[in-house]
Amino acid sequence: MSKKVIGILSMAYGTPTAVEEILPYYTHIRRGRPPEEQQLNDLIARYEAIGGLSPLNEITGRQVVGLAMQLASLDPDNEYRVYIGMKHWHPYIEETVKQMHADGITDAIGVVWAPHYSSMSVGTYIKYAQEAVEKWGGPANFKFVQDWHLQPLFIESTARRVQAALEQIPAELREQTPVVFTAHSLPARITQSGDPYPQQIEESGRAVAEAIGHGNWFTGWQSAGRTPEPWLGPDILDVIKEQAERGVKSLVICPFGFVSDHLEVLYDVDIEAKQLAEELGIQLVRAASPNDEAAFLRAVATAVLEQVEKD
Ligand code: FEC
Repeated sequence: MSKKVIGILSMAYGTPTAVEEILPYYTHIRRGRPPEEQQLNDLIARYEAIGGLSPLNEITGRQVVGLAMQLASLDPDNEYRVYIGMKHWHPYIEETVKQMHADGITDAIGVVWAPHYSSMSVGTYIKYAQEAVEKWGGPANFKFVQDWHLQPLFIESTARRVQAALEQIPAELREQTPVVFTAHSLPARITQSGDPYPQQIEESGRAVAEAIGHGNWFTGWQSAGRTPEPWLGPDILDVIKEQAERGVKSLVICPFGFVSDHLEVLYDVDIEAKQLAEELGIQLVRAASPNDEAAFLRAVATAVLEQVEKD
């Protein structure tokens, strides 16, 4: 009997692949409003500080290959074709859905390379995919993974990476070192509509802290947008200042709202937050990103397969 073909639309943020693409990319993030010159120059400077451009596309590519391998080994009875669709750069989600339909895919699962659901993050990826399905007339049977923030293999692999970070702290300070789990901030108004995002961040944090038996942990927010409205806080830079005032000498940050090394991790944590911590006499260690770690990719593959089985 021939295998059932299932298309996987894996959706990632996307990043420019050349300096000239930073302006259209930034304009797309701002829903078509071009940034002011100063905002653009600030963004270019942040990319320059991490080496010119972001490694995000390259890492997403490796994650997609790894996800396909995990799916093939976990479920050899079906055939999985893994596609990549980006939110803010080519290939856009819409372009990829068109390709999947043209390739004759009728059964598909969408999954976002981000563990926590918010209507303003994962919800918009799913909306773009659904709009594209409507526009192109397929794939007909399209289902979506909403979140995978408590997927046990995700919690286990994050716990291992946080433990490895803690081990870089001198033994006598380790137990009292706060572990701060961070995610991208969003406008605070999301809480008024009962958005599950802050609660999911808290739940993942608790599960990881319990897995390593570390009592001193809390959540924080990073990379808030540069707009006047209130964003979810406390911001990680305020957390560092507050911890310094309390006499804290070491801190671990685990930016588990992201799954790759990219601008928001390599600049906002590794440069900006580390610089502030250093000025205030705090040793700041960041937990490694999952990137294409096999155990992490198995977690995402398992979340996808759970959705397949929900037929
Ligand atoms: O490495 C790279 O080149 C790209 C890294 C990147 C990731 C990422 C993930 C998330 N974002 C989320 C929400 C927002 C909201 C705004 C916003 C703005 C930016 C800008 C850049 C950027 N984001 Fe992003 N985000 C990344 C990059 N993001 C660049 C524009 C400059 C700036 O504000 O810093 C505000 C939009 C607006 O102005 O209206 C909101 C969320 C995530 C995590 C989930 C996910 O990965 O999708 C949420 C990676």
